[in-house]
Amino acid sequence: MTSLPLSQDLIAEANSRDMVALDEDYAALGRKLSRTGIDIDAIKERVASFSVAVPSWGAGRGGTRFAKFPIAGEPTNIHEKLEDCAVINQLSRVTPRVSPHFPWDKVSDFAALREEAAELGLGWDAVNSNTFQDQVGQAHTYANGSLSSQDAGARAQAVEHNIECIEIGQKLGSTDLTVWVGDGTNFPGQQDFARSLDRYLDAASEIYAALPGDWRMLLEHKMFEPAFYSTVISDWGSSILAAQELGPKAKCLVDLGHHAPNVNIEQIVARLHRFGKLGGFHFNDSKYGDDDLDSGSINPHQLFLVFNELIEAELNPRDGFNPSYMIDQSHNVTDPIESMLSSAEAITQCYAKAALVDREALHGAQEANDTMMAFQALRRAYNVDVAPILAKARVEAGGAIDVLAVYRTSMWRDRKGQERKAVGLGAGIV
Ligand code: RM4
Ligand code: MN
Ligand code: MN
Repeated sequence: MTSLPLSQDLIAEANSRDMVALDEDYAALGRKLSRTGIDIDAIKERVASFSVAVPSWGAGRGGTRFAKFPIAGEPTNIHEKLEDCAVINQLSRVTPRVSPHFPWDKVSDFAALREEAAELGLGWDAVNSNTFQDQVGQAHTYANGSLSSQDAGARAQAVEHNIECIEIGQKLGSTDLTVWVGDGTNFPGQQDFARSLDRYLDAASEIYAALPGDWRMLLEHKMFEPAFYSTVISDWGSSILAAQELGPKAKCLVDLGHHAPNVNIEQIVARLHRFGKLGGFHFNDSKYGDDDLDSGSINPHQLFLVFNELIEAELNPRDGFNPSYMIDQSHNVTDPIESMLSSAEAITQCYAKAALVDREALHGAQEANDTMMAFQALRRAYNVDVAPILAKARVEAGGAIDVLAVYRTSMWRDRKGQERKAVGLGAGIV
């Protein structure tokens, strides 16, 4: 039996006030789209089948490397994080899975945790391992790397941790392991580029060998931080080469914040797909680096162009195209629930806009070398305000028309402020 955190009556009541306006907007947009041969209900159905996972670590105020400014009522453990994720999904109906991070989310009974999530209407997405931080009592330090460390003990410990994550994931019902390592260097000469990659590949292949048949290993590249001179899996090139060497169950995961500024990420997406290696996404936005800002807050057009490639990929599937969509953000100055509601909306909007692109017109213009009309095919779709389509899909699934307004009316955070213990001031994302 599911028992959702907010009152469904509260949502219904707010929706009834906004319903007439939504119906008018939806009908008007439907008429406009039908003039170009698009059936709005068909787009709404596609939107209704779209979903994106939320990160357990995004439910708290992650802060920055410098400070964290906690708010009253923030979740302090995985149980409270699940409750908050359930609020996001109840209102948005587009985030039905949670992506956990270990050991941060470790509990003694994972079968019970799976049950607890199911009661809140939630399932589980990719499990994330953490070998970028030492844990209390750990035998070997990751100060000099994990899977690529010169210390065989550290490498073995990192492999063992990843295998434990797979075992936990099996208990939760996940089928993906996301591996991001902080391994790299801060000084020229600190490590040999080739030998550290060799060590990474050896260790990663031990993890790969432990993957159950239906599992995937998602390799996440990142060009800098915490290592500022070089990283072992620095870019999509290193990532795809590693994934190709490991085998068919290894795929690449693109975190939008993990590239050099101005890099053409949508082209990277197309490249990875071309070789059947596009495994998943960490959505966020970025102005300078791995800023982990809210999706669509800085460059919504880039997000649209990424989804444009994803729709092309859907139409030309290669090698079981089934990317795992996740949010990966760190909320510094907002209520994390509000940020993830807003981000889920921004991501879904870009999916809907990309679904609106007249592919025949686009491909025809490309074939005819008609640059302006090819660009206009994208531009026309990008300019459509798809909000009524998303709202309609949400209402039909039991969600709220105005997610942020209903969230605020619910006084969720204030109520949790009375019940939950306060979180500490330390910097970092846990
Ligand atoms: C990294 C990367 C990983 C995330 C950690 C917390 O920069 O984005 O996906 O697990 O941060
Ligand atoms: Mn990430
Ligand atoms: Mn990151």
